[in-house]
Amino acid sequence: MIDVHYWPTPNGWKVTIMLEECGLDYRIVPVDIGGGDQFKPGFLRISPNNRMPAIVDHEPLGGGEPLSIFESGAILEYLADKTGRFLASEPRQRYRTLQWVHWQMANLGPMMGNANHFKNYGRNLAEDPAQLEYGTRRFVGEVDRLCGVMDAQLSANEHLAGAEYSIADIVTWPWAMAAGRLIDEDVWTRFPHLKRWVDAVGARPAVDRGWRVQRELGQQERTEEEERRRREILFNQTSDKVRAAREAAAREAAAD
Ligand SMILES: N[C@@H](CCC(=O)N[C@@H](CS)C(=O)NCC(=O)O)C(=O)O
Repeated sequence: MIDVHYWPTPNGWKVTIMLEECGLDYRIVPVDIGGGDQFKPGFLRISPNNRMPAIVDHEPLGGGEPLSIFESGAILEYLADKTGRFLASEPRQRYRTLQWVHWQMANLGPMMGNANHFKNYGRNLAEDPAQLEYGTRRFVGEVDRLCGVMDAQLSANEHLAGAEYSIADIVTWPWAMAAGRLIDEDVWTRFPHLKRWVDAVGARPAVDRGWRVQRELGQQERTEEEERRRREILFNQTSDKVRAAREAAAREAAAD
């Protein structure tokens, strides 16, 4: 059994999609990131960057004690190695795939996250809306560039890492499919190869199941005050917050 520390967001969906694709048994452990669960001592022990997703595999590859892993790219590489699926063992194809996995982790995910922050969340946070303009232009522009990179790759390849569907597609799809909402729907006309791939991956039954997992967690009705408190937790993080969480974890461990 694999515990998935999860909240329904693009980085969480990568893991549930992969688990559905591989037919592995898993159990969801909700991490309410607006409620501050990512700072709880038990979670920090498995995910020291206070971000979800993370997994704990109780029957790990290689045997022994339960194995915990954080960072969605590492989690997918592990699950691929565990099952022998969606990541070739032949070196050339393996690294062709891993370069696109790392590309997503270092580029598309962070740039889309920041574009979304400046364009959408920032409206409730910035004192002066003009503060948002440069950040929005910079990150939306980067996302547009990255859509162009994917479109070029997909004009010559059925999938991101070549002919075969792989973990490169699984880590990228949950972000790429939101590009229309983030930039504007016109991206699908400008990037037809990207659209063809987004539709084809989205039509896979395991992908559809994976990104519906416990969606209701993210759709609860909340008062304006509750929303304000959740934004405060999510968007006001410095090392002070992490230090306070670590000190609480140490006190908890000492009391045990
Ligand atoms: N590179 C990490 C990013 C994880 C990440 O940013 N997770 C977000 C949700 S999508 C999170 O846990 N946010 C909590 C917070 O910002 O405090 C991964 O892919 O696993």
